[in-house]
Amino acid sequence: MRLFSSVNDVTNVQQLVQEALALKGNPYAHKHLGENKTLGLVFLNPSLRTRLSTQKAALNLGMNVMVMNLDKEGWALETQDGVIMNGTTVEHIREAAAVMGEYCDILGIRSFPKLQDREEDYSEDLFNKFVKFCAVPVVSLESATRHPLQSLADLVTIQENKTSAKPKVVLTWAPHVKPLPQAVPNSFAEWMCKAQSEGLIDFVITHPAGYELSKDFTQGAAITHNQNEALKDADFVYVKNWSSYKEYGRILSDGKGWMLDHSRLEQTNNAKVMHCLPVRRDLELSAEILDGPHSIVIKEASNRVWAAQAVLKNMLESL
Ligand code: SN0
Repeated sequence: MRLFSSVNDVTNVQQLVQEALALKGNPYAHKHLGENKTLGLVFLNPSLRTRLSTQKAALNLGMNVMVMNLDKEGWALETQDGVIMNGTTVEHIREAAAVMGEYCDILGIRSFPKLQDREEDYSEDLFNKFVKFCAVPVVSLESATRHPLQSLADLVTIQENKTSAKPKVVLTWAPHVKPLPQAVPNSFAEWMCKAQSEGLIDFVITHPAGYELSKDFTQGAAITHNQNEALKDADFVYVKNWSSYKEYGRILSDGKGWMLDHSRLEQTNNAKVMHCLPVRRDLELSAEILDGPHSIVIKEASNRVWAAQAVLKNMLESL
């Protein structure tokens, strides 16, 4: 594997999930695979889980890791060609990415969308240029439109915690005070649609009108504006806020009535509740759920290590 940016970069999703679970059972089985190899992690936005779990995954494989908070510690980056750089940007992505590629065998990059221009964000211009100019294998640590390491960890968590052969998985929109990217729900939907097409799950998405995700990510999913109907008999409920795709980057309503609490879970099949974190308590998800027996958010975050380790292992094997 030379690129991990979406589910489409994976030849066999079920095999990758099994590899992640095998690594969880035996974390140091390949502790020499990454010896004398360097992973560079580049952040243009904040990160807790992605940063730490990917570092830990690399260390378990014997790799060296370097982390760069490019937004705070690097030179201001220019991404457009043909610009006379007489303003605030100091270094072009052509040189910056190329140089980091010289120092590292594998690179990871995180970059959020600006949520102003849909065409620009969905073109994945910065991520694609980074991939092109660094010339080494690249792992997405969340790009403008996807968060594949999160989605792989989510699928691992579902496979690990399911109690029936074909669980019902529901993605539900949740309220928030800030416009958030569609990257996590896009990516979750894309991976779940793939899992559904392979007969692993049944997948339903529910959100208020106006919050439709791009159809590119939701092919095959059942979509409804009726949260109660969606939650009926659910085995897993994945909670996430996102801003509107249609009215790009906007918050359309206060989302009153959409926050999940214990009473909402009564109609589910004793559902397990997931969230990628960070989560705002009693705004996106009730504290009673987060602190109660339904929540598997910590297990889910814990599985980020094995997801990242499975991906890095595949990349190291193809270096
Ligand atoms: C990010 C998102 O894409 O929704 C990262 C998720 C892994 N979340 C946030 O930016 C939360 C910000 C906030 O203020 O709650």
